[in-house]
This record gives sequence, structure tokens and C-alpha cells, in this order.
Amino acid sequence: MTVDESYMDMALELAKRGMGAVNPNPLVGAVIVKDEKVIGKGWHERFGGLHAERNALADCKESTEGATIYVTLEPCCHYGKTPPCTEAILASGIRRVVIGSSDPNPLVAGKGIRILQEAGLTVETGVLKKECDALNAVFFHYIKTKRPYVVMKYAMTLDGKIATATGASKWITGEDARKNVQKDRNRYMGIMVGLGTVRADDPRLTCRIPGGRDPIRIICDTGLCTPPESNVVTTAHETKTILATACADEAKHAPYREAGCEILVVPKKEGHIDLGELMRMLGEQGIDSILLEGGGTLNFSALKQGIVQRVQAYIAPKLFGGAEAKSPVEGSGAVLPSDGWQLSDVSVRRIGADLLVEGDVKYS
Ligand code: AOF
Ligand code: ZN
Repeated sequence: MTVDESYMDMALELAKRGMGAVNPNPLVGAVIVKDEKVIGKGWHERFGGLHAERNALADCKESTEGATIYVTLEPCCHYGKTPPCTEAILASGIRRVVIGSSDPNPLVAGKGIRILQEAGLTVETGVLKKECDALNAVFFHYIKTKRPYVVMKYAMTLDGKIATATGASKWITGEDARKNVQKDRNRYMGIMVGLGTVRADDPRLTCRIPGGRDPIRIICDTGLCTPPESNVVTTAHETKTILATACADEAKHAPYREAGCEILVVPKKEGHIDLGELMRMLGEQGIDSILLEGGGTLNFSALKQGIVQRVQAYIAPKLFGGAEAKSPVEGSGAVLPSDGWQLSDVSVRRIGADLLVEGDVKYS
């Protein structure tokens, strides 16, 4: 690692501290260095709060005259909920700005860099770009498409089953893998399942890590048949629950609304709700990311309708067998091997005794 890369790496680690608190804004970290010494550190801590650059400047106890700032995302140059970071950098006397990712936000998009260069500062871009871009995959997708970034997550056995033939699924993976999922429930803003999962498991879909934030629960229920006594309905006053349905019958909505649920009426597509339209509606509500923990039917529809950006498969080193045992993606499936969904940039990681295989979905 070069010196610039190691300070950028420090800024990346700081950025991660904002996970779960900044959506739909980006995760950003900043480090200020003078005479080979770190004099200030900051990150974007919460949505609507100060940006990483301003937090790092506020952290400096000594003069920033002539210093270098490392920031994981191009500094903003617009008046949003906070004034432009470019102004704060110029006022500070910082002379060199090292940037990881450029900001695709049309309000910034290269203008932040230009303003700094035109003021005579040295600007380096693309330092640890791959890592910085990966950290903000959600933000980049959301700012460009206004649709949530969807991560399809499932846990299966080595023979591809998500439950035994009798329907038992607790547990497939070990504790460490399950802890990792809890972190993602804090990180992503929404969590989505289908009616089948609510009926089979009656899940709470909450985040069980201390200090974590519960994701917004989104239940895909075409005919509006979610059991009123299910956990997602009875706890809807405490944790936001959205029922996405094609049923427009107000009388059927009323009891769910009284229980605290929000109803989204979505048009139908091929017998189920139109997931593309649902994503548009959820994006409009500011939901930038969704962990899809759906069963096989919903997972298939989600892939078919092209709403999934990333797949995370937790694989346990055991086998269930059983022709009737459920698998993660069902529906009618692909016709030919070449019709399947291909992942790119695939990574494999060991978590406890399990494997996590993940990658980006390529839609051709
Ligand atoms: C952040 N945190 O550390 C940086 C951001 O509405 P505002 O004022 O918070 O501005 C949000 C935009 O600012 C965001 O879309 C991104 O383009 C830019 N940079 N945002 O939330 C930060 N550096
Ligand atoms: Zn800013």
C-alpha cells in the first residue's frame, strides 16, 4: 500500500461507522494529515448531519494550513441539508485533496473536484477507488435510478435446500453467519419477504444487534392474506411494516391500517405484484436498499423482473436431501442454462463453518 492508500484505507474504516445511520446518503470518511501526522478524523455519522469533511475539520486541534485531506467520496459543492464541503476545505487552507470515488449525484458530479482545482489545490482522484465504490454501491445505485438496491440473501445446505422436506429451517447456518445477517439488517433500510415466509416462519424481521436499527418490513402479499395475528402485523406500531398488495379493497385494508401497517397498492404483473413498480414506489419513500429474504417464489419473481442487484448465498456444509425440500429460487426457473442469472465479481468467504458466496447480478 502507498502512503496515500493507507490514509484512504483509514478513511474507509471511518466511513463504515456510519452504517445503518446515514441512508439514503452515502457512507463517507475523511482523514486530515499534516507533516506526516493525522491531525483530524471524521465520518458522516447520521442522515442530515455534517458531512465527513466538516467532521474531520472540526476534529483538528491544530492549524490545517497546508494539510492534505483524504476523503472517500468527492467533496460536495452544493447547498443541501448542509453547506458545501468545498467551501469548508477552501477556508481551511488545506492544499491537497485525495479522493476515492467520484460522486454521481448530479448536483456534484465532477463539479466538486473542478472547484478545488480551479482554486489552485492539488487534487488526486481514484485512490482505492474499487474499495470506495464498493462501500457505496447502494448510494450509487439509488442516486442514479431512484430505486432501492436489492440484496437477495438466503441460507442453504450444500445440496441447495433452504428447509427440510418437513419445512424445518432452524437453523441451517451457524451463529457467526447469522450474526453477519443481523449486521446487514442494520445496514440496509428495508427487508422484504413474501406471504409464504410470513405464514411458514412468522418472522419478526428485526435487527437483534445492540444499538442496531430495525429495517422497514415490506411484505409482498398480492391478495392481502397476511394473517392479522402474525408478528409483522401485531408489532407494526413499533416497527414500520408495509404490505404491498394488488388488493385495492379499502374495507380489507382497514384492519391492517388500524394495526399500524402501511398499505401500498401495486398493479399486477403475471399474477403477482409488479415488483419494478413496487421498487419505484419504495424509492420514492426514500428507501435506498432492501435485504430480500424472500422464499423461492418471491426470489424467482425478483430475479425475473430484474430488481436484484446482488446475491448473497450462505452455504452450510451439510445436506438435507428430499425432493419436496424447498430451494432458494423456485417459480418456473430458467429454460436453458444460458438463460440463468450470471453473477460477476464473485467473492467467497468463510464465516465460522459456513461459506458466503456473493456477487453482482448481471442483466444483459
Ligand atoms: C453525505 N455525507 O459526508 C458527503 C456527502 O443533503 P446533504 O447536504 O446531506 O447532501 C447530501 C449529498 O452530499 C449526497 O447525496 C452526496 O452527493 C454529497 N456528499 N453526503 O451525506 C458526506 N460527503
Ligand atoms: Zn459535503
